Amino acid sequence: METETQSINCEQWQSFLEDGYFIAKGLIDSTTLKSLQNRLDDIMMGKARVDYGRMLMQLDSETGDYSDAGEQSKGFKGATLNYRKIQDLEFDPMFLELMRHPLFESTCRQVYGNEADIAVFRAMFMNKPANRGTFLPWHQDRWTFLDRDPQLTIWCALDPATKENGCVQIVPASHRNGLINPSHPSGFLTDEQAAEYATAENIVYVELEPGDVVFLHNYLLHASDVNRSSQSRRAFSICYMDKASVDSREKPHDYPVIFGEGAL
Ligand SMILES: O=C(O)CCC(=O)C(=O)O
Repeated sequence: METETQSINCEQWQSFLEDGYFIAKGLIDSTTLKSLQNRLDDIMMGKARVDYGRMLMQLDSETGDYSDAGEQSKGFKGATLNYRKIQDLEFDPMFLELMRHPLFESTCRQVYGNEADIAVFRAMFMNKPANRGTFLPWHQDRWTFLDRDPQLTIWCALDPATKENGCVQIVPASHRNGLINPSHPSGFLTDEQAAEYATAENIVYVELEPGDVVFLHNYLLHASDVNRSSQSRRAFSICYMDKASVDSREKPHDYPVIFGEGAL
């Protein structure tokens, strides 16, 4: 591993603060990529030795409409590559190892400070199967049941991510507006807000090669379209949080620590 991929540099941090994101090209090597891709296929096809009862698994929508996507619940939903989302991947050793990447830790430390224990809010596979996929509307990544908002999501391209296959779209610097729809439970904008903030002129398509990684401020406006190509668009996305965050739901989730006291 090259030295410059070990810790966040001044330029990257400046971009994170000013633009709300930075990209690290070619961070994941081709052997690791292949292993992660195979692992995901095995999980989707029911062939992996994992505790399926512990993993949230959601099937892709048949129509491309967000409201038609499958139920988001724990457990296997059948042997198919047409999953949209698989969460709780921190319990898979291969994904956990990537989550512990030195550049991820260094960026977490820059964002949350050296004293914080850093946990995972969610570690998930986000898939747009070839010629399918679900349109993900404009949103910011925050949840009203937490007493503080997570600030960092790290999105790893496992396939080429292109405009055609539904790469993530962002509005650079939009994180500086703060919360746009604070009453929405998970940060989604109204149609009117989306039309106002995400205009054709200010949208950037985050096109990436497999192995590239984008570091996103959680308030940065983002969305993604369906996949209009024969190339799948697989990605692994991790949202890191301060372990001290309080989940006010009746049955609060126990967010596993990745960096700090009691780490997985
Ligand atoms: O992968 C995508 O299309 C969007 C993912 C996303 O919203 C996230 O990682 O927070």
